[in-house]
Amino acid sequence: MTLAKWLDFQALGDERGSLVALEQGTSIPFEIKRIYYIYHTEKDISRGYHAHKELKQVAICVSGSCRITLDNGFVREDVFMDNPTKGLLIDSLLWREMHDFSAGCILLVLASDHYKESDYIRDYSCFTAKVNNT
Ligand code: T46
Repeated sequence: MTLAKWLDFQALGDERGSLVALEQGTSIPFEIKRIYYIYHTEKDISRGYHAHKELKQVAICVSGSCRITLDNGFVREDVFMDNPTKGLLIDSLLWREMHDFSAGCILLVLASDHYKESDYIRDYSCFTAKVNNT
C-alpha cells in the first residue's frame, strides 16, 4: 500500500521555458478554495506535524526540493518533491511533515477549503486515536 498519490501535469514547454496550467475539475480533483505557498524556509527547519479532519490538498514543489513524510497512523512513507509537473494529493486524515527544504524551495499548495484551525489535528496521539476509530 502506498500513501503517496501523484497527479501528473502536462508541461507546456517551448524554447522560452516551461509552463504548467492547473484547472479545477480536470487536473485538480476538488474545488480549489485556497492557494498558499511556503518559501524562504530556513535550513534544517521542518514544518507540518499535523493532519486535517476534512481538508484535501495538492502540493507541488515548483522550485527546489523537499521531502514530505506521510503517515496514516499505521504506515509512514517519505516522498521526495522536486518536480513541478507532479502534484502530491494529500487527503484528509493523513499526518504530514515537511523536511529537508533546499535553498530556494517553493512549495505551492492548492486546498479544498478556506483556512480553519478547527480542521487541524496537531497532536499525533489524537490523530492515531481518530484513525483507529474510523
Ligand atoms: C499543510 C501543510 C502542507 C493561515 O493563516 N492561513 C493559511 O491558509 C495557512 C496554510 C496558514 N495560516 C497560518 C497558521 C499559522 O499561524 O500561518 C501560520 C503557519 O501555518 P502552519 O504552521 O500550519 O504551516 P505548516 O507549514 O506547518 O503547514 C501548512 C498548512 O498549514 C497545512 O494545512 O497541510 O502546510
